[in-house]
Amino acid sequence: MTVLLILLGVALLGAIATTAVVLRRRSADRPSLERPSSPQVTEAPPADSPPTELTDAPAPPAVGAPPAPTTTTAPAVEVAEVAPQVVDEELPVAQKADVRTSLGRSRGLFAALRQRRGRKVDEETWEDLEATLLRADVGVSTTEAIMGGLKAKLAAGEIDTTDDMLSALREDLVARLSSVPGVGQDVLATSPDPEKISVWLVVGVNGVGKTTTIGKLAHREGQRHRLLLAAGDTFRAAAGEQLSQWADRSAAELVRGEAGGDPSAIVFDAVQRAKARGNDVVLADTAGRLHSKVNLIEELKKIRRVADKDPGVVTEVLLVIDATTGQNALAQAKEFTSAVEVTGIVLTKLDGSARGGVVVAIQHELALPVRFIGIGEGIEDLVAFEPVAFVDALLSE
Ligand SMILES: Nc1nc2c(ncn2[C@@H]2O[C@H](COP(=O)(O)OP(=O)(O)OP(=O)(O)O)[C@@H](O)[C@H]2O)c(=O)[nH]1
Ligand SMILES: [Mg+2]
Repeated sequence: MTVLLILLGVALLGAIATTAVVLRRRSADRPSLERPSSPQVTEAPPADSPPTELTDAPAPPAVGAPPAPTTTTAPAVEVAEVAPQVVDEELPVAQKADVRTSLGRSRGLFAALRQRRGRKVDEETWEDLEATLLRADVGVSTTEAIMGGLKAKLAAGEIDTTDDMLSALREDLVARLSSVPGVGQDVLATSPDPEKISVWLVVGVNGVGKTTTIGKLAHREGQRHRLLLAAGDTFRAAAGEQLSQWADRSAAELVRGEAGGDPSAIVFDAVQRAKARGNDVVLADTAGRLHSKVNLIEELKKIRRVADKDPGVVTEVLLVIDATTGQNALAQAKEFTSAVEVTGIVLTKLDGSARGGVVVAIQHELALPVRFIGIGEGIEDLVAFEPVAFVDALLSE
């Protein structure tokens, strides 16, 4: 009996102990209702930080910056999304990041070759390289030239693995892109004579991004120059209005004419007004389409002649090319170059193109410097063309 009582007592004590442990565990598993000791508070900007600009100019998100406060007004023009990314040290952060992100589609082109890393170069590697360069729109003759150079390196024992081939390709592309004088020159030329009004003409076929590029340039150059924009596209009814919106965004002055009017007269008028008002540069938009192509080229020649009349002097003729049109762009460029002395190329829509290689073709076949690249529709989406950053973006992971 005593033994039975003792056993019962032990069992009872065990049950009590187990219940206590289970209860304690449950309470630990339950989510705490207490506030965390250091609640997450979004830091207020320091008192001396600049106020948010309320202009309708779309500002692209700064790379690496914290997310913008949700209370800001949405930009009137859509801003290309910038994905978060790792940024290399050796280049200015904004530029490198933008180019890399924007070339996302072209970058995928070299993925197959990168997968062969560590392996010896064989016939298949060469075929892959050729196909990749052609797909990137480097063009037949430029691709042949690049392949020829790399095969010579193979014969000389300088290339063994795909890694060697890719680094030789990088070197070759950088050298090719850097070889044209004026490449990436982002300081636009002006007359040394202070009495003159420098004229920058922006030309190109319809829809390539001329007016948008002028808007971006006005924003860039507005700090350095007293710009006067000239709405020399009188063919498209909405063109003047479109330029006027860009002028507002960068607080630039604008000269507009009647729809269907004479574009040369508008540019002439802009130069006279610039002289009278103390502007030093006229940035002139032109039509991308007239009733026939021959007329367009003739019209541009006339605009150029008129713009060159004293006190005007044409110091830049920027040919805008849409990267998404690939090899067609080359044919256009040839036509424009023969008509108006082009001083540089602005290659737009690289963000939407999977064929960034057209830059190589342009420089190889036309020997015209690519000065700027357009990498989005926002006001800041125009950057100086930088061969090293560009090639790295093209070939990188
Ligand atoms: N994604 C992207 N779009 C661009 C870029 N540049 C221009 N665009 C867009 O391309 C379209 C045509 O641009 P416009 O500036 O009107 O072209 P345009 O050459 O002046 O055209 P026309 O006046 O008709 O000859 C617009 O929707 C622009 O927003 C760029 O770098 N990237
Ligand atoms: Mg236009």
